[in-house]
Amino acid sequence: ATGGVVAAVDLGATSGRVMLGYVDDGMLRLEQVSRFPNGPVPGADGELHWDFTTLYRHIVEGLTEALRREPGIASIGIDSWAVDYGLVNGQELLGEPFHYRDERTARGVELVHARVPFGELYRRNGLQFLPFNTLYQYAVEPGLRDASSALLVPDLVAFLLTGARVAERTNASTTGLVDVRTGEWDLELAARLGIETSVLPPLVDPGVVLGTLHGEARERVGAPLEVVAVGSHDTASAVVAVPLSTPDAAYISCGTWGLVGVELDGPVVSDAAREANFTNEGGVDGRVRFLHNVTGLWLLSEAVRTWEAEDGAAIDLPALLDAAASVSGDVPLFDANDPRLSAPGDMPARIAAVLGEAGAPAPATREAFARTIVESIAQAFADAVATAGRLTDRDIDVIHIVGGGALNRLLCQATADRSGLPVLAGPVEATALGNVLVQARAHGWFGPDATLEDLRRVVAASVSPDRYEPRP
Ligand code: LRH
Repeated sequence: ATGGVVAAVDLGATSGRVMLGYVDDGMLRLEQVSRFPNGPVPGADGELHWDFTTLYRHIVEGLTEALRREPGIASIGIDSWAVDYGLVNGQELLGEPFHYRDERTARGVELVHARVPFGELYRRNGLQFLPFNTLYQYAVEPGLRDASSALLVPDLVAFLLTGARVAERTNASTTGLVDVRTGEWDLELAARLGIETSVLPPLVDPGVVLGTLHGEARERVGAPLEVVAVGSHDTASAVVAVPLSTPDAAYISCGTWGLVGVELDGPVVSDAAREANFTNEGGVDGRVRFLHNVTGLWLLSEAVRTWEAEDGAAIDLPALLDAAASVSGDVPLFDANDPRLSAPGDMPARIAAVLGEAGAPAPATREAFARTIVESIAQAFADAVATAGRLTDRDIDVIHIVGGGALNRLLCQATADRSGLPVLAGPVEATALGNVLVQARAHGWFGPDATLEDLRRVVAASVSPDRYEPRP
């Protein structure tokens, strides 16, 4: 066959979706089946969790509806945000997973670095410092002792659906416990950190069949559908679907986060890369996602959430961004990656405090505030693109922005202006497309030996990005 249909479960930090992906003669099309909200849920002591039970119910409902619409679904693929996990014992999930923005991780960082200094960690796992990398979470996770397995979020969904206990490799690379050179668990590191290595499931690569729906999931959905591993880290799936237009192109996968970097064949763990806080995450087909995390649209969505709470009414985001685009003159900038902006809460007040420290007045209106936020994100994007070029000795000539941020025209233009490079925006649904593409390839719909470049040609044939030229 040269085509068919698959289902993609794509879980983001603010919403999750179930999509159908149609492949027909080298072309690709998505249809949304369901969309449901997601976000941090404060517990009794203020700790932050995910409401995984509700998410899972939405997933099963979405898959049920997907199969009702398309009885010919060939498989299901699952991706989500990285680093977070659930603990299981036997068939039982031991509590709701922690949210990576929970503040307990600060203690985990101290504990881990006291045993293994960051410089050594970087040489071993190649990861930029992010306070919530899974190994820091495990260091303060008492439940690990009672668990038979620790499963990252997409692997946890696959486990509940099929009973398979695995760790998909692209997402496992974000735990900090995978050896950046071999792609295997670094068991020695885990042991030194006191992490019971028996909780780490066998690693599998994207494209592998994980199992078929079992038990209650099979009854509810109504068929023994196959689950196929995809790049289960959402960013890995997104990068699969970047229609890289030149060998020196950079990408920004922009949603809650802006993941800014390039694709490499092997890791770079130089002192310069470590000092610039660039990460070597595992990509599909053994590629390396050499990138830097920039706090992305989180800054804007948290600000909007604060204003909506003040007003007791919803805010029209496109209208706010249009107004922000008309703000004239220079607006003050702040460091988008300031750690004080990473927890949920009153974002405008915190940004005003950060600006105030630098002697800059807070913007007087909401549209000026939105403009300050977008310009600050764009500046951080431009800086990270320049750094990626410097660290890899590449002359970056174009920036692809994919994900929800590709819809933000103000952000795309500001990124072009501040980097001096053309921006190609789209596809918006890169993550779901990457999920679908890896499943479709596993079914042989692009021929026997389709490469990532072949998959990107399918994307390029199926979507046309918007182009933003840099303005002086
Ligand atoms: C984006 C993302 C990113 C991680 C963060 C936790 O959704 O997966 O790549 O760093 O969430």
